[in-house]
Amino acid sequence: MPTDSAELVVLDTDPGIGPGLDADDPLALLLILASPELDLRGVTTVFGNVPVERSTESALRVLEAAGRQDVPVARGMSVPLNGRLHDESIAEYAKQHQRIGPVDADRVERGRVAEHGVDFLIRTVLENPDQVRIIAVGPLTNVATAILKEPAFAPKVKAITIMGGAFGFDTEFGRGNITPSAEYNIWHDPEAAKIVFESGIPLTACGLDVTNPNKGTVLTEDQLLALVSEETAFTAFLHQMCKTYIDEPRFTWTAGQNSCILYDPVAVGSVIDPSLVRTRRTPVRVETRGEYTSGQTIADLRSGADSHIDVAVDVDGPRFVELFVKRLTALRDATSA
Ligand SMILES: [Ca+2]
Repeated sequence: MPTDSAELVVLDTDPGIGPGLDADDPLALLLILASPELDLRGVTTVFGNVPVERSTESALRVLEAAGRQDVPVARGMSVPLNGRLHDESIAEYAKQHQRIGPVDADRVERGRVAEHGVDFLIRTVLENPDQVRIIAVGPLTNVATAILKEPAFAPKVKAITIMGGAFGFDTEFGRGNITPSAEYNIWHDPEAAKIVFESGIPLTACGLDVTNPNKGTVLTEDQLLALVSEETAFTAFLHQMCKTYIDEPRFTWTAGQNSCILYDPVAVGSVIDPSLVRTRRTPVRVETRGEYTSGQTIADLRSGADSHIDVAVDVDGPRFVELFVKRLTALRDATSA
């Protein structure tokens, strides 16, 4: 349970569960639930890895597995600000439908709160001015829409921590993944990212420079097997979710060792223990019009003193993974108690 001094957080996320899907959003949610420094006030869902219906369903399933149905889940935006999903997303969602089957719409309607994710964000921030940190680990469409819809919102957000962007500090992974120059979350909705980066909200960006196998921010299959060695409903859920991630060839980056790359959990880790990441204060521009570079995040290293953006340039990967495993072990033990 959160301590009295815990920071209020809302997780804005695009989780998917199932074959061919990356389980890092669910793992980020579990890490928050396992961390007494964080008081999770709600989850807002967004399209991204999966359509927003499926991301809402996945968030509900994770909370159910952890016995935390008390956490409100508010469904957010289904398309980027410009109203058009990328052709690649439309094709990917169709394949998911074939592979995983339809979303359990009844579960979504039963489980989610009626309030829209954008309105949930606005209300939670305005009711707790200067106290709420948004941890955003999907496309930034919900946060940008809240900024556009309610002018009082941005000045009252305490801070935002994102998994997003690629800033060139890691020479192998720090440029882009979905394109040669764009990271996946930013690429989904560059206009939204531009609004969030330019909003003046204190922002920490944990991008591909610190969430990649070179940095060791991975959960190995051996670590997973140790976590789930005793079978309970929770460990069965966790094992199956991570195994489908490990088994998916397109997520296999780590030479010689099967593992889950902990993209989104690194952003959560940087909130729990800021000393895990080294940051550099710098203005960031988001490319929204480039023919080949849409979604690129450009850190202007010539200046920085007056910026409100901290870009994570390095991470203590092994220490982060140690924290992650310790926290999930404690959560596992609490759910089986
Ligand atoms: Ca995500």
